[in-house]
Amino acid sequence: AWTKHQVGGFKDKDAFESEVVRHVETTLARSLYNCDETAAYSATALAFRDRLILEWNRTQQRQTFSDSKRVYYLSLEFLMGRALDNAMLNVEQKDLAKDGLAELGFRVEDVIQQEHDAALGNGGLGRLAACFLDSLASLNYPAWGYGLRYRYGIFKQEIIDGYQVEVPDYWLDFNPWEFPRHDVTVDIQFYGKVLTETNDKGNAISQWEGGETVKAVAYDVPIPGYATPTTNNLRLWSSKAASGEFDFQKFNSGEYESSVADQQRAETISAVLYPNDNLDRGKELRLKQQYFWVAASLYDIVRRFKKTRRPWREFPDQVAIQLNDTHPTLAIVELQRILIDLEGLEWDEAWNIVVNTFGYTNHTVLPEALEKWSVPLIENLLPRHLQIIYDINLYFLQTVERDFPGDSDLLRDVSIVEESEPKMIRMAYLAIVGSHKVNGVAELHSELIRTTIFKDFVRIFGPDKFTNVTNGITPRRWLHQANPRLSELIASKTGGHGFLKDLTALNKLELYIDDKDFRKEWAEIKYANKVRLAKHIKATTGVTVNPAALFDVQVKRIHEYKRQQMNIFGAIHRYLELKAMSPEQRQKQMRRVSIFGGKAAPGYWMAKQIIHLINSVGAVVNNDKDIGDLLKVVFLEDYNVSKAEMIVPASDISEHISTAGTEASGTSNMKFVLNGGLIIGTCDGANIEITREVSQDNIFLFGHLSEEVDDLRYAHHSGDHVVDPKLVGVFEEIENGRFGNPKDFSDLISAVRDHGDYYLVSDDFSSYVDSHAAVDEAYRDQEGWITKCITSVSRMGFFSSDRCINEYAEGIWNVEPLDTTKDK
Ligand code: 26Y
Repeated sequence: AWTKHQVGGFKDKDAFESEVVRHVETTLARSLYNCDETAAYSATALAFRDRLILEWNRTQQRQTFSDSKRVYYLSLEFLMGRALDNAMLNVEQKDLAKDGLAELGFRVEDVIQQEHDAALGNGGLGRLAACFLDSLASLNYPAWGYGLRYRYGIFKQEIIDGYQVEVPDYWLDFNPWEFPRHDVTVDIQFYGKVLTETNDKGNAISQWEGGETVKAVAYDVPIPGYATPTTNNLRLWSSKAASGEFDFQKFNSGEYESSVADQQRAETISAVLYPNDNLDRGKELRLKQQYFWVAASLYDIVRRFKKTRRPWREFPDQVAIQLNDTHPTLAIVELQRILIDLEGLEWDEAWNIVVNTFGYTNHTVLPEALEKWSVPLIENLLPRHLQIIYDINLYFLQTVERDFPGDSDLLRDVSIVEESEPKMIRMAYLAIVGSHKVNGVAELHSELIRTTIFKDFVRIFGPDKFTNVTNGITPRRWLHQANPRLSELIASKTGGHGFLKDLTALNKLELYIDDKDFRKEWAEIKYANKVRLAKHIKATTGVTVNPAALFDVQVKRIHEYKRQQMNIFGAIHRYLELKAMSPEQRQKQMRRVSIFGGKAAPGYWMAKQIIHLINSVGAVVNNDKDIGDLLKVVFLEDYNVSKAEMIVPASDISEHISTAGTEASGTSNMKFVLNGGLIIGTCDGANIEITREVSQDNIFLFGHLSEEVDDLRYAHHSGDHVVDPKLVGVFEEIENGRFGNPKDFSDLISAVRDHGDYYLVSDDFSSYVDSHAAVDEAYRDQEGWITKCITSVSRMGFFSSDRCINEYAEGIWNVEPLDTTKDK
C-alpha cells in the first residue's frame, strides 16, 4: 500500500523543517532571522510543492504506460481557492507541518492565511470544476483539467459608503503552485481567410490561411488526491506574442511602440476573467479567449493521442472531453476541422469521432445566460470554423427533415443558426448536436431542459441522449478542511476518516443521535465556529454580533433570480415588526444575525442596488437602540472560497431561495447542510433532492412550485396584480426615506410593483415570512434543533462530488480508475 512519505510527503517533521529552511535561505534568499509569516508561507508551500511534483511525475508516467482512456475537463473557470491547506490535508501531513512550523515559531493556521485565493472563476460553475478535480484525483481517474491562466481573477470587492467597488485581483506576484512549461507551446491562429481547392477525387479541400498568430504557453498546477498517490494535472494556458519575424521586423525598423502594442494585444487574451455569472454579453475578446483555450487544449490532446499511434477511429476510446457549459463548444468545431482539414478524414468518419468524444453539461435555463455568437463576428475571427458550423447545421437539418418531413417550424426552431439580424450561432444547440450526452446538474433542472429549452432535441435524438448528474461537493475541502473539529468528531464516531472517501458512512452518526456527550460536543463546535465568524464580522464591519443569536446566511453571487432582494425585504419586515412591539414583547423574540455576502457583476445595475440596500438597512438597524441584539444585518465584503470556508461552518440557517425553476442546482446548499446548518429554501435545484435525503422535517421549504411560475407571470400582466400587503408596508418605509434616499432603491421596488415581478418576490413573500417564523420556533427548541442538524448531516452522503464523478465516469465518459498499487 501507498505510504505518504514514500514520495508524496515528508519522511518526518525534521525532513519537512529542513526543506522549509532550505527554501527560506536559498529560493527566497532570506535569513531565518527575518523570516516573517509571508516567507514562512512561501517556503512551506514550496516544500509541499516539491513533494507533489514528484508524485505528479509518477502519476503521469503510470497513466501513459497503462494506455488507459483519459478524461479532459474543459472549463473557462476553476475557482480553486487556497492550495496549501488542501495539499497538506490531502497528503495527510498537516499535523506534521503544524509541529514543524511550531518549532520554527509559527502557527500553521496563520501561515495558511497568508495565501492569496486562486479565484479563476465566478461562482457555482467554477467551484464545481474545482471540486471535480479533487474527486477525479482522489478516485484515481486519469484526468486533466484545461483552463486559462488569467492574470486577473475575479475582482476583489470593496464596500465603500455601502456601494460595491471593484478592485483588480492581481494574484500572480508569487504563485508557488504553478510550473511554467516554456517548452509546451501552441501557435493559435486568428482571422485570415479560407482557400478552397478541388483535389483529384473532385472533393473540395479547404485551408485556413493568413491572419495573425498568438502563442499559448502551458502552466501546470498539480492536483493531489486525498490519501492516494494520484496527483493529476490542471493545465492553464497563457497567451504571449508569437515570436514571429513580423514583430521583430517592426522592432528593428523603429516601430518600437507598435511592436509593443502587438505584444500587449496578444497578452490581453488571457489577461482577465469575465466577471459575469449567468449573463452573456457577446464580447469579441471573450470569443477569442474561448478559441485560444480550446485550440491549445485540443492540440495538446491530439498530440498525446498521436503518440499512441492508434488509428483515428480509436480516438473516443482514449479520450473523453467534457464541456463545462457551452463556453468550450468551439472544441467540437476545432476537432472536426483538425480531422477533415489537417488529417484528411472524410466528414462522416470525423463527425462520428467528434460526437463520441464530447459530453456537454448545461448549467442554466436562464435565457440571458445562453451563449450566442453573431455570425459576422465568427466569420471575421474564425472563417473556417464558421463554414464548418454551417456544414454541421446543414447535415443535422437534413436528418431532421428526413425524420420529420415537412416540419418547417421544427427546422427553424432547432437550427444552430438563428435567422435573426445579424444571424446568431446558438452555442447550446451546437453543443447538443456535437455531443453524445447532454446532462443537467440536478433532477429538476435536467427535467426542465428536457421539457422546455431542449424539448425539440429530445424528439430528434430520443430521450437517452439527455441525462441527469446531480452536482456534488468535495467533503475534503468542505468538511475536513473547513470544519476540522467537526471532521474529528465524526471520525471519532464512524471509525476514522473513511467517511472522507465514502461519504455515505455519515449514516453511522444516526446511532449517536441521543448520545449526550456527542450532542454537547456538536453544539460546542457550532458555537466556536460562530464565535470565529463573529470576530471576523467585528474586525471587518465594526458590527458586534452575539454568537448566541441565530445566524442566518445568504452568500452567493448577487442575482435577481437568487432573490437577495426578497431576503432584505424580509429583514426590513422583521425590523418593522420588532419596532412595533412593546419592550416586553420584544424581549421574547428570537435574536437574529442576517448575514449577506456576494459579488455583483460590475455592469449589473439591479444587483448593485441590492447590495446598497442591504448596507443601508444595516446602517439603520445595527444602530437602533430599541433593537440591540434582536436583529443585526451585515454585508461581508469580498465573498470568496476562503471566506466561505469560515462562513459555512458558522451558519444555523442558510438561504437558497431562488424563484422555483431558476437555480439549476446550487452547491452551497450542500455545503451548509454538511456542516450542520439547516436550509430555508424553495423547491428548486438540488434543494429538492436534499429534502428527499434529509426529510421534509429537517428543511424549511416555502414558495410556489416551478409548475406554477408561468401562470403567475402571465397573471401579473393581466391587469390586477396585487402586491402582498406585508411587502407594501416594507416598500412604504423604504419610500419614506427610512433607509436613506428612496431614489436609490426605486428600481428594486418598481421591478416588483410596476414591471411584472418576474421573479415572483411578492407571490412568495408571505410564505417566506411564515417560514422564517417557523425557523424561529424551531430554534427555540435547541435540543430539537440539534437533532435536526445531526440527522441531516448523517444523510448527506449522496452529495459528495465523488458520487457525482463516478456517475459521469460510468454514464458519460466510460472511463475507469487506475490501480495505483500495481507499480509498487
Ligand atoms: C455566458 C457566460 C457569461 C456565463 C458565465 C458564467 C454564463 C454562466 C456562468 C456561470 C454559471 C453558473 O455558475 N451556474 C451555476 O452552476 C452551478 C454548478 O452547476 C449550479 O449549481 C448553479 O445552480 C448555477 O447557477
